[in-house]
Amino acid sequence: MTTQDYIKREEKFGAHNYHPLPVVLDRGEGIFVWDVEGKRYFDFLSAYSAVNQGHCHPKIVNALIEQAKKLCLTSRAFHNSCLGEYEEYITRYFGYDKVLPMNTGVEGDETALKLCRKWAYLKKGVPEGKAKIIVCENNFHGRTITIVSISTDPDARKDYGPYTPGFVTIPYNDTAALEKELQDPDVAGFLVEPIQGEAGVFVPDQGYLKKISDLCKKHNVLLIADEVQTGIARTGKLLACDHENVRPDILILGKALSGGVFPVSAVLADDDIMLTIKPGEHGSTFGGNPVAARVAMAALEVVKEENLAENAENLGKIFREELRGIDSEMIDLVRGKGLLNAVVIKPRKGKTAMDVCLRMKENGVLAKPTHGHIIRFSPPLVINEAQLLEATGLIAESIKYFD
Ligand code: IF1
Repeated sequence: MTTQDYIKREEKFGAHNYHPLPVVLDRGEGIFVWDVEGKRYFDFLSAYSAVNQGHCHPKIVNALIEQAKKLCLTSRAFHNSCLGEYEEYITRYFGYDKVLPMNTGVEGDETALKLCRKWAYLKKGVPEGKAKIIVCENNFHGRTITIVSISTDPDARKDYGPYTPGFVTIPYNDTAALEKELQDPDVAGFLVEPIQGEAGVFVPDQGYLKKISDLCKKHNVLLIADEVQTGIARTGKLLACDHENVRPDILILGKALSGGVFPVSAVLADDDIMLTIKPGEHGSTFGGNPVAARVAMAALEVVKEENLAENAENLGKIFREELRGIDSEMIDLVRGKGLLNAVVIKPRKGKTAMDVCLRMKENGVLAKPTHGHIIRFSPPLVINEAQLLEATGLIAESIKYFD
């Protein structure tokens, strides 16, 4: 079968909720993936930052295999021998009293919103049904009905109404707008990405995270950090919040929490928030299953053992320097933190960011545009300097091709 055969079959039998690049991947190892024709690519998307530890990391895959041979799923109707060990490990790792284990990032966000509302009614004294949660324009927190209800992206929310009430939207990176909304005593929380990934890697002003943390404390409002994409060493620190020593009241993790091997997400909080949810008030069939527990512990160990945050910090600087050094009319600007970066492309002679991505594919580098004219670059954090420089050379060649 050729690439086109694979694509045609997906087209015929699969929903059309994606428009992937015309490449069919078959194998992955570390920073590389190979397509069905045997061609090798630098993976510069990392499954949207879920494969920070590199594809098929042996330690994480072995953790999956060993546990899967022993006990895969018990549901939470019974205890199992892995969950408590994982709960102790991850809460100590991130410094919180408790964790609520889920599977996907959006389930983590939904869980955080439920915790925030519970806390508002049981602890803050907000009248029942009146809790408000502040969110930012151009956010991305997932694809469920409530989460697209708070989206400002028409493609994400169109024709999915009626929308979930109880949310207020403010501009990102605007502490004055936040302070204004915080005057309302019914505000329970502020859900925010420390860096807006999908929007095009918008890094807020230095001091923004500290300021919003101080404002939330001042108004007894929970700061909810969605670190599904920015967490797990991606931005050069274990968490993006760590750049400003900010400790969110509720921390949401996903994606690379499992190294891309298994769907694992987690919500961390201290007892006064976490214990507002009582037995039977929230859950998930697969949440906290033994395989997820073992895989997540292995994935987190790899982050520390291989110094992934430090590597992301150092190589991110080199990446931005290399990209900013490309002499091309098509590069508008380069921005990012650690190894979460984006290039804003200026369309030239009718050629767009997608044309650059298709050219990069020909040159053996995979990345995909977001919002039309922005290309996000997020290679696995295990990449070394020589590999990074080789890849940036190919990226430069692909962009200059259109000059
Ligand atoms: C798709 C985007 C990225 C996320 C943040 C929660 C979630 C995500 C900050 C939900 C998920 C994924 C979803 C995936 C593509 C990718 C994505 F382009 F959609 F927006 F990364 F930027 N919070 N992001 O980034 O996690 O439920 O997917 O596990 O939907 O196409 P999930």
